Amino acid sequence: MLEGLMAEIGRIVILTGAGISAESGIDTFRSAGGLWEQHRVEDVATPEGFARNPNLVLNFYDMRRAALANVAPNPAHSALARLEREFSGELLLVTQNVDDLHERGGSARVLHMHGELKSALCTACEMRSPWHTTMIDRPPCPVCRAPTLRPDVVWFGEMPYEMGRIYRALETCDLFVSIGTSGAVYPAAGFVQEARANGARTLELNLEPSEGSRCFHETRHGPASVLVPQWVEEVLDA
Ligand code: BV8
Repeated sequence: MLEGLMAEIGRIVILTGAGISAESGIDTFRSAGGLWEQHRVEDVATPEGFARNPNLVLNFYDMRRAALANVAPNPAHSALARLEREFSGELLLVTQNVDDLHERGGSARVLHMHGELKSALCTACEMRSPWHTTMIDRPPCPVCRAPTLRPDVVWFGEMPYEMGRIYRALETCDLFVSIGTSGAVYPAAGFVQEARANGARTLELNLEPSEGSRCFHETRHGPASVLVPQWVEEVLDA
């Protein structure tokens, strides 16, 4: 369906979710045995949960941050980095993921709308700093020295980052591609409707039908490590 259209594609917005990192060995949220089966969302991914039990939350993110050392980007991450290098039009890569696999796969411009494991947010001075170790020991904020760091991750009930920039890109893109996300969480799950409302073509690459599949012009089902390199080849050969 998209074959003939590829040549007219000048602006692409891509949204990725946990599924693009699954083959790298990072648990998704909603699969069997996934992150949310091991922990209640309300306990580890809300401001209320953090206020109630900060050690549980700091440890949850310390473990996930440490686990990044044991995983590597997969061909899907590398293919998106190739697209960034070789695509002659405009590309915005938005990820819901807090891992660093897009960057380690070679993508230089990544918009982490839900924050990053390798960033710390100080609740005293509100400054963000790169962070690679643990927070359970209440280390001092690199800026104001107060022992008030939290994971720089957007929890439920908090506003995702750079929403204005994302909506402006959705209003002007020719193609919106959703990769490896269940379409379960808003506002990200609503991006496909925003793109369609502005006349963009929409494509979903996912292991199985997502909650939003019916909103896409085209859906392809399979592992991201196979579908994403194939699709990038199509775009660059157009
Ligand atoms: C906000 C960071 C407002 C933390 C995350 C409208 C309707 C209903 C509810 C709401 C609404 N608007 C807002 C809400 C509330 C809420 C929400 O959406 N709740 C849901 C549960 C109904 N949203 C929010 O609270 C958001 N904030 O709206 O603020 C506001 C307004 C004014 C002022 C202040 C605030 C914030 C949401 C962000 C929460 N943080 N993550 C962390 O990582 O620990 S959410 C987390 O789940 C992820 O970041 C991601 O965004 C989300 C969805 O996860 P996925 O990435 O899709 O992963 P999942 O496991 O679900 O699916 C994986 C998919 O991959 C599957 O489809 C699978 O088939 C596929 N897959 C698996 N393997 C592969 C594969 N695909 C390809 N290849 C493979 N190999």
